[in-house]
Amino acid sequence: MKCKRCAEKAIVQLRSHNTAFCKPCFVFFFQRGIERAITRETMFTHEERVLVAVSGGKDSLALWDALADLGYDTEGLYLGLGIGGYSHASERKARAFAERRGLRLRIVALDEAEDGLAIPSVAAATRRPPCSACGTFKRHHFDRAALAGGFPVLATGHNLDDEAARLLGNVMHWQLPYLAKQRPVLAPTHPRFVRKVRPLYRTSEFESATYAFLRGIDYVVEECPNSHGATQLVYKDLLNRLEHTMPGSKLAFVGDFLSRGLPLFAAAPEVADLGECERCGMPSAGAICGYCRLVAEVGRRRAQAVAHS
Ligand code: Q46
Ligand code: ZN
Repeated sequence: MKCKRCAEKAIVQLRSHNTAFCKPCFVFFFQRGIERAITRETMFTHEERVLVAVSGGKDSLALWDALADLGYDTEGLYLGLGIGGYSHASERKARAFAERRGLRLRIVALDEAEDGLAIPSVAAATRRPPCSACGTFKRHHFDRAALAGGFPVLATGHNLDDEAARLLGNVMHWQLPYLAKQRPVLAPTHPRFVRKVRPLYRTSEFESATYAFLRGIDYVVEECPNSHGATQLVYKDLLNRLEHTMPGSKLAFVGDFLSRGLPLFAAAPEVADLGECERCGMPSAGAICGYCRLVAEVGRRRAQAVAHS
């Protein structure tokens, strides 16, 4: 098998693109794909500072590596969720990557932040699934960090597999407001929010894993222990089977949705106008934002537990 770009011996075959590449040409292909996604969707420019949310996993580190190589002005943001050994390992990988590449990394540890609440304690106190608490906390702290650092844009490592699984989930349940918002660039809906972008939305998990491997990026391989049994994984498995039989299915599903489906859903009812949370000052549809409600619930539940002990 020969590289489709330079005719050297290929080491990566991409059935979804009906192509194959040698190492340098794959790296070029990967980075060019990101550059094209950024330009096509007007995500950000070389003049804007980009905050890249990194988890220590392959996607976010591959994204950060590519953006830095492409000459974008980036800083990393690592959120310490306090999920035992997984969080320790992922923080080590994120720190080591930033150091090796000479890039600036901001670290926010939830248990040291002002509310002092890590994900396992929120989940335990409120008896909620950890991922539901985690989603609320991540959104809040990403938004805050971007605002505090004066970044106009926050980039995350969501890849094509994530986008396809999310789309399938939204279609399965006909989540019209979510379908209307499923796009790789979300414009801020409040002056205290920043633009949120997903430059890997056309890049598969296989491609980012291959890129990370070929670039010698040391990433955390273990998954978060709370991810087991997540519905998203069921959708991903289904989509992988489809992709295996019909290469290119995921890209067509997401790409065609964006070009032909999204305009139909964009008219779905919008969420209410946002004001500002009375407690933390971040945008909120009600007097108190979802994050602060969750923090208050933890306090209430803990007080009840003390009262009953
Ligand atoms: S980190 Fe958080 Fe994920 Fe772990 S607790 Fe769930 S949402 S699975 S991407
Ligand atoms: Zn709040």
